[in-house]
Amino acid sequence: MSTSGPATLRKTTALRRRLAESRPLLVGGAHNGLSGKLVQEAGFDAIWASGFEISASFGVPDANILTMAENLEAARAMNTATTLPVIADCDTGYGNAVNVIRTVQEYEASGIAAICIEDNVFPKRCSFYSEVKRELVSSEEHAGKIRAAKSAQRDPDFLVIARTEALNAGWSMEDALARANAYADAGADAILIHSKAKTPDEVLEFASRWKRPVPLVAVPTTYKGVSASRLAEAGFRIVIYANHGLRAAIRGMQSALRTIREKAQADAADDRIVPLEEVYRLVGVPELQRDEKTFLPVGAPPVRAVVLAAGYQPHLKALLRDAPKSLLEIKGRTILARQLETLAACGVAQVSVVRGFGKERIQLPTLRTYDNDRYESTGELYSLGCAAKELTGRVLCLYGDIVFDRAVIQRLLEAPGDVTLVVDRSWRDEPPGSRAAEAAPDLVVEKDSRPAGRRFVPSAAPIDVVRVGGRIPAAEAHSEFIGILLLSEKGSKVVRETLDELVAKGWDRPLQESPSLERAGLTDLLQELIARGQPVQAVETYKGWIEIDSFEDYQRAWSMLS
Ligand code: SPV
Ligand code: MG
Repeated sequence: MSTSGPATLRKTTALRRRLAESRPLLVGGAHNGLSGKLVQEAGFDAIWASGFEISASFGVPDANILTMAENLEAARAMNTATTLPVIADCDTGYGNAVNVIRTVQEYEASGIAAICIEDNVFPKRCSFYSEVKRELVSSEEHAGKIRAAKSAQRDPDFLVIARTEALNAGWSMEDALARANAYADAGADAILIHSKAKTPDEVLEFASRWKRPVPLVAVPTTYKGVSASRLAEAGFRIVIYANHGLRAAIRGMQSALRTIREKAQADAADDRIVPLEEVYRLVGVPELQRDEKTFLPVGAPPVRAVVLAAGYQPHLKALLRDAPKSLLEIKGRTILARQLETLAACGVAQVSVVRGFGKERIQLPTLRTYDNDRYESTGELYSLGCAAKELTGRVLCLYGDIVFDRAVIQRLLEAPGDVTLVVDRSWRDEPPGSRAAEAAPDLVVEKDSRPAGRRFVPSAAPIDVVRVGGRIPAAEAHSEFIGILLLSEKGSKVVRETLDELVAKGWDRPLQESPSLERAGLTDLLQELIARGQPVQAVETYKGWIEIDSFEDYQRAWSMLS
């Protein structure tokens, strides 16, 4: 996740330009992406990828215990997490001049804006540790590393800072100046004169005797009483506060952890810790949420489908011979194959078919089948009852004799309701004598619906359904139910329970427009749900589907389908 905006300067260039300004550059130490972000939020100009901090974060001393790869990984995290340039503390460069070449290549390739190399021997010891060996490499050897570093960089704005530990190792001011001059001659872009004195006197003296344009860098860790402006006055251009974030974190963690352990209660240190929300903000949870919405597929639970394909079709006998209608071939592919393909393209892979007439013909390894052996004397609801086991979770129910567009299913799958039908608004616009005008379609009365127009834009929000059925006067209806509906998990439960209750009362009892429950269609169940107060909604389509009920439908489908 990059936090940099479009067309920003390279960080190397930004750092160089900032260095050219008159104000001193204030740099904050960090050891990982999060502490780097905190440095940025505090308003610093750059991040110091501190060897001291990174080592401490691993729980090891600052003594070249960590490898270059470990230090680089930490610096890379700071660089990626922020828009600030990162100045990486590379200790002695991880070897001799030859190793320095690779160090520069790797750090530069990782987007680090500058590196700093010190003239300690390898393995170095932190400048402040007492009673440890403190030796420097020769001035020539370190100048060779600086030359190697400068020769290795590809980006002309990449900065190489040469650091001398002469004062910390007990050498004279003259020695420190001589070393600094040799490093400047070798091409260093800045000189870090380090000091572990309690006062700034020696670095101020160094600065007063530094006559070259190569900028100076101070790290006021032990001589902490000096201000950045005082250092700037003396000629320092970069001031590094190398480890203060880490030390604040240690104090904060010690205090909170001790209190919580003592009180053995999670809220015991609430006055000293940030709320979780602050962590979420810092690590970019809002961006994560945005990216999930933008880039992940809609994360709805999986949907299963039940195809109601039991009925016998006398009108299509000539075409079908003894096959069920689902197996009617249109341009070489059956209705069922077309349905399965469209469903699969919409992520609906688990499909069951309720078979009846010609049932032994419907067999596919991927299909679950249920049989309605009373298909001649029963309706769709009875078929659905045969597949009642499938009514769990999100379920799509559809007729076995329709071919439909992928967009129809995609729209339906996005619907938030518990019971949602697909309705076709084009029904009103069908010219007289066409299929819809001849057949008795299942019509739908929508709540607060606008009149259908020739230029159709489907309503963005699902529409409430007031009535659905085959006997609704055309003048009252707004649309036609196309024979596809979606049940949410709750919707499936409601349908299961309603069916159980109706069956318990008897298959011969009438249901809505049907003389008996066993002959009832899906629309009778839907109207029953509405009557019981269950909200039923509709998503609109304008064409995008064909029902094959007659030879004319078949011909139309043949000419329209690919
Ligand atoms: C570091 O932060 O690792 C430094 C600066 O090298 S200092 O610790 O002050 O030496
Ligand atoms: Mg260091």
